[in-house]
Amino acid sequence: MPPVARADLVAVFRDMMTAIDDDGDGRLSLAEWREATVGGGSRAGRAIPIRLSLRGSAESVFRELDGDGDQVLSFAEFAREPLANFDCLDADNDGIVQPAEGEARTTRCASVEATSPAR
Ligand SMILES: [Ca+2]
Ligand SMILES: [Ca+2]
Repeated sequence: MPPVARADLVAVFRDMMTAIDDDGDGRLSLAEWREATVGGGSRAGRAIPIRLSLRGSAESVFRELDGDGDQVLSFAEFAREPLANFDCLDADNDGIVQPAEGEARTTRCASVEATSPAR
């Protein structure tokens, strides 16, 4: 595993969000989210992280991610979990996760992520 920069991770999620955001308003509505995560829509199979779609229905995951409950996902909400996980892995907070950091802390961070309440 090569070093991963936080900026690169942000860019990946921005691209992903742009691909899903049909009306281009910079937020994801439940309809846009469903089309991206549920089979059958024109966006089926798009770049939604697989683990999200495995965690429950598209709708329950959407609600979980929608921290402020306004029925749309901002970029911060959309990318909160992967970025939080990155920050957990980034032991020295330099914005880059080195292979050693990732390997040493994957287990710890996975459990942190699983038990931390949605904010
Ligand atoms: Ca939108
Ligand atoms: Ca929201």
